[in-house]
Amino acid sequence: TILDVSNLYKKTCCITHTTTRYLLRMKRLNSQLQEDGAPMELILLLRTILAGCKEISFRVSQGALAGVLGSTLSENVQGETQKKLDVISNQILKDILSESGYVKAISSEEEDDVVPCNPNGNYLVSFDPLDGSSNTDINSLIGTIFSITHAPQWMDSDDPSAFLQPGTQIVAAGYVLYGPSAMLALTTGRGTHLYTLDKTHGGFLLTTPNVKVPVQTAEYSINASNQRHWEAPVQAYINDLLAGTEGPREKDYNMRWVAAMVGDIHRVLSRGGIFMYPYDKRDPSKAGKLRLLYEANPMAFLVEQAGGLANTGTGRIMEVMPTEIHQRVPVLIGSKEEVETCLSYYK
Ligand code: AFP
Repeated sequence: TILDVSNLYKKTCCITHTTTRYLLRMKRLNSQLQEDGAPMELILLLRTILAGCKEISFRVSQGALAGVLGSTLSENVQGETQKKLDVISNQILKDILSESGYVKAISSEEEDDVVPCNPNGNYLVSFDPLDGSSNTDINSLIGTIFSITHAPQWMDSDDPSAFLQPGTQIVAAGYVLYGPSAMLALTTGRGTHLYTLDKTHGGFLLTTPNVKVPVQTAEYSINASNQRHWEAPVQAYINDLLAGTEGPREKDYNMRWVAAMVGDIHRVLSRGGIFMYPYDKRDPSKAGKLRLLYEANPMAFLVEQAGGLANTGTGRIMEVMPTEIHQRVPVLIGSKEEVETCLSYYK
């Protein structure tokens, strides 16, 4: 078929025109943050983190073309093989935050120790630069997770103890999901909002204000290959879900596992569900797989602000008092009634 180029051109112009009109109506990140009462310095810090995330998003989207896929020869402090993109993403965020002036110190999943920044900075930032990085091998979902707390006045910038605050002290938390579109979930304690990166003008536009996690669900998320290592309450709970309409829950459940917490929690925020990475007996020295500072706390804050619950099985995640920066915790996060039911198995 011979393409009718002039017709195609007219259609493209029409789409561009509609997009421009749509963009003018969309709320920008800044105005939502101002409406939520965020102080100007926090807004500037968030914009700095997001500038780093846009750079990561670009690097991720280049994939094999930029030679950034695959592993390095090193391991991080947790003994996990580092992907090239883990290292690149960590460096991007470390550089941009160190130069910003707003940050006293950072802690990262990919750094052994706290990284000192500006001794006069007012904030501490913790992040997982590229959550789910093994998914880069299969071009699947990955993301950056971050949280921000105030830097105590007494703290030296290389002192890790200032990071040992419970999640209730977090002033802002979020993630950027690098998927078919790049999406930001962000909370400053006044609800959780979802934004989409508009690559035509480079800004995050508010696409779902005040997202609400449905209270009930028929979807769960757990790595079932660990089943033989789970404790009795988790075994019993999952067995009852698997029994479907014939079991005590009297409904059929669906199961999903992205293998990147950022992707699984995005689904929970978008349509509900329960996401679990419980304690298991594989390595009794580890309280769970997921990291409190870099994964569990920021996701707990986002989900709680959207009406969901986040628990370890024995207490609220955000009330756990950290004892070290790379601490791990068991995680049960999601729809309120489903998390409550799951917790009843622990009693
Ligand atoms: P990586 O960032 O090392 O790929 O780990 C991702 C993660 O910490 C979390 O995002 C996933 O929910 C979980 O690990 C997946 O773990 P499994 O290996 O059990 O699938």
